[in-house]
Amino acid sequence: MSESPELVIQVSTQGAVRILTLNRPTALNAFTAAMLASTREALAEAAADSSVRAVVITGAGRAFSAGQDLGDPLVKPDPSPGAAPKDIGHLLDGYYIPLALQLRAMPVPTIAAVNGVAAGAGANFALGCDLVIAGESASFIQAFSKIGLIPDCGGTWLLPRLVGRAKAMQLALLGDKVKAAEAVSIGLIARCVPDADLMSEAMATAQKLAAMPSRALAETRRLIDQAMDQDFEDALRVEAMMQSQLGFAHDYSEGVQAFMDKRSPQFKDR
Ligand code: LHQ
Repeated sequence: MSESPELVIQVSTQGAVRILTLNRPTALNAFTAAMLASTREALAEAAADSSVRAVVITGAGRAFSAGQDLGDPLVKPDPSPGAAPKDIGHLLDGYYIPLALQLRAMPVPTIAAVNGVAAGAGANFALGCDLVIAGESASFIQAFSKIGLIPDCGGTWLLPRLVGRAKAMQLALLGDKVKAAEAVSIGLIARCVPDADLMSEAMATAQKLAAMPSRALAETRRLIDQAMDQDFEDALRVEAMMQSQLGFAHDYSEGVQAFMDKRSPQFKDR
């Protein structure tokens, strides 16, 4: 039975928070090309809607995402003799790279609420979000080496930055499963919470971020990622340039005025 594209990603909104739910639970929310396209569309809609000030991404059922759907004809090798091997790089060029770049360029913070196993590209899609909060039964697996591939969807870039070279090598080479609590202790993710509290904790964090100055948060996210490849002085100069720009914006005046007035600020820039 073919799946309806709009149903493989469920989209809902609570206040200023857009919630995207990966929704192919019988295949552990593995990504097909249609689902990757729907995810991109849902992120683009969230980015274009100025009432959205934070995005939460989670999975339906017992998994966050098992990564690429290995049964998808686009990637499944044809075992018949003489069949031409498939160029799976096309799927990265056409879907995963644009998705990873889009996630990073979102004008508002993204939170992965990891409700279960996150494997392969599913793990790295979660790790590409700005904050990762996992339920205690969730786990992360760099499944790639088990099928003769390298970590994609940003994995080779993200892993050493998150956990350092030694752990990155362990996770990527051995494909070891890391449970949520260990993922916090090695710095792979930000928080682990009881399963029952996952969505309420993710939503509370999203709502907190939604009330903050989105543009300053967007520049903070960008500068932190960029700083990994800069020397100290370059980072200082880029900070100064960005601070100068933000100083002209509404949210800075509002933040300072609210502090002086001893009231809550009403941020609106994006
Ligand atoms: C699945 C999948 C799956 C389809 C579970 N596909 N059905 C980019 C570009 C091009 C090519 C290739 O890849 C990439 C990026 C990548 O993401 S590569 C990595 C792809 N992912 C994997 O290799 C992970 C494969 N899955 C697993 O290792 C396990 O299923 C995990 C550890 C995720 C969960 O294990 P269990 O909890 O024991 O569940 P299970 O294995 O029994 O799976 C449940 C069902 O989901 C089962 O179907 P069935 O009909 O038997 O109930 C699986 O076949 C299906 N499923 N992952 N990626």
